[in-house]
Amino acid sequence: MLFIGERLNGMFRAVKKAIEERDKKAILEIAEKQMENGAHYLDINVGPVAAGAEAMEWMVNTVQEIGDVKLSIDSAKVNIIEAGLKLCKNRPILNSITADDEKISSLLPIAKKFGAQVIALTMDDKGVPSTAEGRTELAAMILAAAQEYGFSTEDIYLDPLILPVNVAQDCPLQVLKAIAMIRELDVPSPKTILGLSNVSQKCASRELINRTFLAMAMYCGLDAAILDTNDTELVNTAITSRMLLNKDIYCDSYLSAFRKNG
Ligand code: THG
Repeated sequence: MLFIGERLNGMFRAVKKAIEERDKKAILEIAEKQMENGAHYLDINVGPVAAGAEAMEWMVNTVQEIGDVKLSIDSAKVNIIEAGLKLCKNRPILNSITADDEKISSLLPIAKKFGAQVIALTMDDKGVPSTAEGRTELAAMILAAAQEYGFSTEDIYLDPLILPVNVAQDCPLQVLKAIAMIRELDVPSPKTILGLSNVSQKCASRELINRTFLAMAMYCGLDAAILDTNDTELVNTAITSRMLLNKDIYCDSYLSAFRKNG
């Protein structure tokens, strides 16, 4: 299970402030904590700030002061994504493209140029389909387009886009079904990913919702998630799910996670 730390996002007030004030120490602290807690990649999203491309350059350079760190460059704007990717020292992830021709034709060549893996959202100019079938159809379309541009299936992460359960209560079930369906689109199975915390935005008991949904999504075959690695119990839920799904033997990571927190 690939963990991408979600906390370096301008959506968080403290991060927005740190970006505006170019406060390196604050950004490095957030980055280091996520990595200590098990993040394999860090998602970098400057949010809605002025001079976004310049802010992205500053964030990427700042975070790489840590040394060996892998980044997922997250923006809806092509110029901001390119600004981030060009500075990455390790192979980056481009987060994200959608099923729009314009996004595909502008961003896939950029991903190629910088050797990036790509996260693709199952949405188009009409928005996010409400059903698992609709999401899977867009996933198939994007996967075919990526293959035409010369990407191999293993370089693409398909994201069926989880929305907050309090505004779209059928969405989690449709996303779970979509994960299972997307895995059937190719051999070997295409990889799937979610921005997990979306599911609980503005809900009570956020952590419980995130943990429960992660376990369910892992049963359906989820490969990766953008999530809060600082929630130790969420990480433990992933470790325990792998053990229960017979992906790791009982004695290994399950017991060491248990001891660490016991
Ligand atoms: N798919 C992909 N990328 C994504 C998402 C996705 N990137 C962004 C997002 N969704 C995943 N990251 C987050 C980060 C933070 C929150 C949710 C998802 C979050 N933030 C608090 C909130 O909105 O309540 C911020 C408030 C605060 O605490 O200051 O929940 O789906 N590919």
